[in-house]
Amino acid sequence: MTHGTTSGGFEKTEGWLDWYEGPTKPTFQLPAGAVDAHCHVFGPGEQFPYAPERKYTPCDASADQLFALRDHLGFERNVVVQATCHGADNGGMVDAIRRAGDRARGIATVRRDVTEEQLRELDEAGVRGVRFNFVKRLVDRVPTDSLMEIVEKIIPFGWHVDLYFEAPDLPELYDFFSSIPTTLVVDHMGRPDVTKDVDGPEFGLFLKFMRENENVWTKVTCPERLTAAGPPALDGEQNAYQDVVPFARRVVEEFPDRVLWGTDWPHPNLKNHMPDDGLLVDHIPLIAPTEELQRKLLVDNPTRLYWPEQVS
Ligand code: 0GY
Repeated sequence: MTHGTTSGGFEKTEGWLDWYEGPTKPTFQLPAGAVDAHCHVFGPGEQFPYAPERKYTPCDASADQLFALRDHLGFERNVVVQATCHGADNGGMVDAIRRAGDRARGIATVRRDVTEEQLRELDEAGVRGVRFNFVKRLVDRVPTDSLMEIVEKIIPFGWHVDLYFEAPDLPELYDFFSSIPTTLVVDHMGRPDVTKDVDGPEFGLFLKFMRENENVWTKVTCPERLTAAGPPALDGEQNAYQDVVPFARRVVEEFPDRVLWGTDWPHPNLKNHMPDDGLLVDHIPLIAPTEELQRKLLVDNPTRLYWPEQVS
């Protein structure tokens, strides 16, 4: 398998942007024990076929390729999040985290009829949470009563819920989310529209959600996905995605103990440009400007959430 292909007889979605080959070595040196807390594996399709109900077909992005990126960037560990193109078949994700041993944890997608035995098997493999996805272009909505059934089943395992939604959907989902009695981790700051004011009502509601619910964490991820200013300039300018900085920095500074960071490799569904993951790492000091904030974001927080047994 080479980069940019899709194996197993699948054809990637038209216009699909392949992940960036040969990322820069970051200038920013990650602290020891840093965790890439949001990334995915895709296939390979011939080994882990894409789900019939998927809304897109990506190019393959294997566990070995993810581990190579981890080592290149200087991360110690990964949290591999089940991608919607694999539906509720967690085989590829589980294979990746099993092979990584203690160096990876996983977030699964399960259905309401998941059994205790299946959850135990996932737990033994290193899964520590389930993902509830509300992004309409990615999944068909699952009713909240089904999701609550899943919550009841995962709580005995000490798992959390990973939430993926977009800012316009938060008002409708606010009460449901607030009623979930376990840790919640919101992907990509709830996808704010960064052309709006960081002090405006839309992002204000997200900040209120975090203030009112101390069980809510968020990933300050995906500047390349959230930016409205477009791709970085080609003139060596490293401070790309400036329009996202006030949002991420606000969250990091107000909730330093409830934030996580990840690459989002291999960056599904980007339409305009594919980021250089090395430059994404170099973006971190812009949103977490002190060594203490960086250590919390990259080491202490993810270790507490995904490897609590290793916290003294
Ligand atoms: C992300 C974002 C996206 C996709 C998925 O599981 C997925 O398909 O997470 C997206 O298209 O916004 O977190 O990788």
